[in-house]
Amino acid sequence: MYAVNDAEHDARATSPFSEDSDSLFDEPQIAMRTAPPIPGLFVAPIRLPLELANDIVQQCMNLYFDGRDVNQIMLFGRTASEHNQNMGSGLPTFLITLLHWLAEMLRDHLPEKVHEMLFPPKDAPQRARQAILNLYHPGEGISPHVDLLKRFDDGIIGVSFGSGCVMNFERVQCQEELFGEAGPLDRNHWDLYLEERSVLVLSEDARYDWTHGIDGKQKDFVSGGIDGQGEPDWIDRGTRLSITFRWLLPGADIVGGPDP
Ligand SMILES: O=C(O)CCC(=O)C(=O)O
Repeated sequence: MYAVNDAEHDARATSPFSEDSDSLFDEPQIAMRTAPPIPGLFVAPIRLPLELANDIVQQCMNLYFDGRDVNQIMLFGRTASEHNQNMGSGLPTFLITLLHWLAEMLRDHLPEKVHEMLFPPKDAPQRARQAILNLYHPGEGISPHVDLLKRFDDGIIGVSFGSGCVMNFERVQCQEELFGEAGPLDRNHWDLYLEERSVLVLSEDARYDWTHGIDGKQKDFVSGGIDGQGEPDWIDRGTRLSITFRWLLPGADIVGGPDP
């Protein structure tokens, strides 16, 4: 089953993978280190600088997670452009700094129209941006889901901190076949290892026609070496923080209004 993800906390709370799902009889899939050929999915060949990443993790832990029994936080901001300080006014300064860094660094690694969708030009209408922070301890994951179609627009940026993990992608139309008799339709399923401090972008097909999710595992089986050419190896999961930026659709930012 997959969820079209309305309340993301449901995907965390009801994850069928909230515990290590490896068994003696599972054939471990080898996750790739480079972006699978899903239209609209990009893994930029850049990593956040360690100092910036450490600062962001520390601020998130201090402000939202330390001493509290929560694993997910949602924040909202309004933005007009990447060129002014309102990259998401309402968001904390460290997230604005992150957005500015992303806007600059992704420019050379995304098609122009995708970059413009994520970081609109100066004269574009104001939009509402959501930042969702997810904290995963080893063994925890998130159910496969498509972000809610009526709440979020196209263009999602995901940044990993503290640990890598494998993200699974499944083509939506093949869910039933995957869980039925049809056998492994592996080209409708990709496992991608998200490196710590890496940046993932989901747009177009990758955002609408594929689910994304994270199995609740203690370790991941990943193709070898940086270039993926070596022998595959197990990589232990540490505590991972992810920050995901999404656009709210018009009206979806109004609290207390009709359910979009
Ligand atoms: O942790 C991640 O990278 C994914 C988060 C996600 O898919 C969500 O919050 O909807």
